[in-house]
Amino acid sequence: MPDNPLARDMHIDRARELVASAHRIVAFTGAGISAESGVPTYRATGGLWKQFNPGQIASPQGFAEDPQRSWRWHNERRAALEGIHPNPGHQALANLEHRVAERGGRMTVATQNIDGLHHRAGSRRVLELHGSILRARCTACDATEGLGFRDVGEAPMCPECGAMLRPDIVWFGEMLPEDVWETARDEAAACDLMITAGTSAVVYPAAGLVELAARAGAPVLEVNLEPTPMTRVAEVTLRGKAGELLPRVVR
Ligand code: BV8
Repeated sequence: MPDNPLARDMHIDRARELVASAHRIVAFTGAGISAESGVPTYRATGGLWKQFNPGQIASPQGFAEDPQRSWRWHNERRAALEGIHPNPGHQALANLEHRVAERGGRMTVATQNIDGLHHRAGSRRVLELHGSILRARCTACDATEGLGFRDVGEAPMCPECGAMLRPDIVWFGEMLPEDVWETARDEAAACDLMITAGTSAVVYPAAGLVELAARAGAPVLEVNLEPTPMTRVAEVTLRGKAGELLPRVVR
């Protein structure tokens, strides 16, 4: 999107038209939509994967190698979320879901984020493609347990079977939750608008949702500070902060 204000407004007007005429919307989001809430992103300078080794922290091998290290890291990230709130970007998507439902349509947020902020902003139909840091899952019986923001110490045990709990997060090399992934694919294939906001769109299979929607003929609206591999399939690209642009598009 060019920097001059007139062209910028034209792109926003076009984005508004796409949103106003859509009945089946999918919003595919990543860490960038939570950045203005103070949640660190992954790949920017200073991002999580620049400070920590994802192979150690966000992989089943790293967890097996040192569950205590993994739990310490995830306890800290959860505690840091306690003082964090949804921003106008999350709220705009929640308002849009309500607006689309009022006109008989449906909106689904397919998020890669694990911070729970879409739910807290009021979005109801949220697919957590990569799980949630606010939940733990048993390594043996798959029981899940809400953790909230509390520090659960190092490697808590399952209240059901006594085995070790792990964060209910999808790590590298792991399959996405089958039911969540199937629903996300169905929604992307059937949508008449795909919004991709705040994601570098480099992690698969999640990023494939945008390509799936585009192949199915849906227009793609991209909201990001920078170009991504999905810019080439976007009908409209809004360059800037999701917390500023989404409220203007949904207004
Ligand atoms: C799987 C856990 C296989 C949560 C994460 C080579 C090619 C293709 C694929 C692969 C490959 N090698 C390996 C793979 C597979 C791998 C993958 O895709 N790797 C990539 C990196 C190459 N994928 C997997 O391993 C997946 N599983 O493939 O399983 C399989 C198959 C069969 C059977 C068994 C197994 C699992 C992927 C999930 C990994 N989990 N994290 C955690 O601990 O945090 S990945 C991590 O990346 C997060 O989940 C995150 O959500 C995701 C995507 O990152 P983003 O959210 O986009 O964040 P990022 O910082 O990158 O970008 C932020 C963007 O926001 C930027 O563009 C920035 O400009 C923008 N922005 C910033 N501020 C703002 C903004 N935009 C707007 N407004 C702002 N204010």
